[in-house]
Amino acid sequence: MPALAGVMPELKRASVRILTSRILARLLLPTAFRMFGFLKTKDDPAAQAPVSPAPRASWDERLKAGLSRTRDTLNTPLTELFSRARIDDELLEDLETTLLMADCGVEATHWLLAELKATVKRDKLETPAQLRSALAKGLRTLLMPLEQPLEADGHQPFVIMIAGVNGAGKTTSIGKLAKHFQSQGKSVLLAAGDTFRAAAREQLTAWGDRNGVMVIAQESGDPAAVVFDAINAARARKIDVVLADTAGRLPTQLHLMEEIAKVRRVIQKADASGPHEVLLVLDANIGQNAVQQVMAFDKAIGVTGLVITKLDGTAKGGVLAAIARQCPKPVRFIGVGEGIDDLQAFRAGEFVEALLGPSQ
Ligand SMILES: Nc1nc2c(ncn2[C@@H]2O[C@H](COP(=O)(O)OP(=O)(O)OP(=O)(O)O)[C@@H](O)[C@H]2O)c(=O)[nH]1
Ligand SMILES: [Mg+2]
Repeated sequence: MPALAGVMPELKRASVRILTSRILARLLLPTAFRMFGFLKTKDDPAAQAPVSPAPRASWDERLKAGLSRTRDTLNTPLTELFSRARIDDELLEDLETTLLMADCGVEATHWLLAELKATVKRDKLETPAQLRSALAKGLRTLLMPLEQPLEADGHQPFVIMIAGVNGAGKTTSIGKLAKHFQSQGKSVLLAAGDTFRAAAREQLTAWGDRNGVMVIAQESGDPAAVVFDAINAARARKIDVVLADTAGRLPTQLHLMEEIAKVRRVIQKADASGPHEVLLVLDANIGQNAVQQVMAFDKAIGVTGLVITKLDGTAKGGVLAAIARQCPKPVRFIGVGEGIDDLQAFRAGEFVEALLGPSQ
């Protein structure tokens, strides 16, 4: 850390230790809490019931509230950074640390820093407030290409396959998506392709009931067969959109990755033009693992879009910058809560503003 150069070596080592332990605490504590939260959720059926926060805040407010954790990480130091007297090397180094801690990843952080340094030089920026605007601009440049809304048109049925690791929010997102497409006047059918757990079928059926849409499920068996039947049922009934749930799996579980690749192949057998969208659902809390997940699922099933969930919780939204830099995919939707309306199209400009918080 060149900012500490010139300081006594002991002091430097101590500072690095404190910084390292602060970073570790920030990274590990939320993970520990999430583990317990996860156990509680799975054990307690009431906790699985989608509840909408009351009173209802606007989506914008919920996104901003949701990203408050990100602002705790980004904005609190930024408030301090951007209230300094001038732009200097130390400020830029502290900004780099802050971006890394907000899950932006090494590549996006370095890209942002290089952009900022070039802008500072070219536009002769002097005040940290100008630096904040330049950072917002850099983030928008990174994230704008990911803003590509999903248009479920052009095929009937439009087959959407949903994949992701355990607990990412796949089934909940399907429930929200069913409402989203219905609100566009489209008819929807759900395929219970998670044949791993009986509870998964029940959970999807509950979302089907809530939306008043048909759910194709089988007592047990092959997920590919369930999805195949669902596509044929949708075709017979002239349904517009099929949402196919799948069981959670880790990219390291190779047999399960092969299983989901088979689901994709069987969808193609039922409809040669399908699947028309392969959505990977990512829990925003997983930080840099998101990048690995995008790459692994893309290799197995050809991901065409992302749903980033749980941005209302402890997530640090910088992970989108890492995705934009390392494995860009359209971010179709973001999840900002457990309720049926807590899914929204991704809008890069609003996201950046929520991420950085109010300007000074
Ligand atoms: N706060 C919050 N919770 C969410 C969001 N999306 C999903 N959840 C919660 O995350 C938990 C897991 O969601 P599921 O939809 O069951 O996840 P899944 O990916 O289908 O899980 P598996 O089928 O077990 O792999 C549930 O408690 C959901 O209510 C979100 O955007 N915000
Ligand atoms: Mg599920």
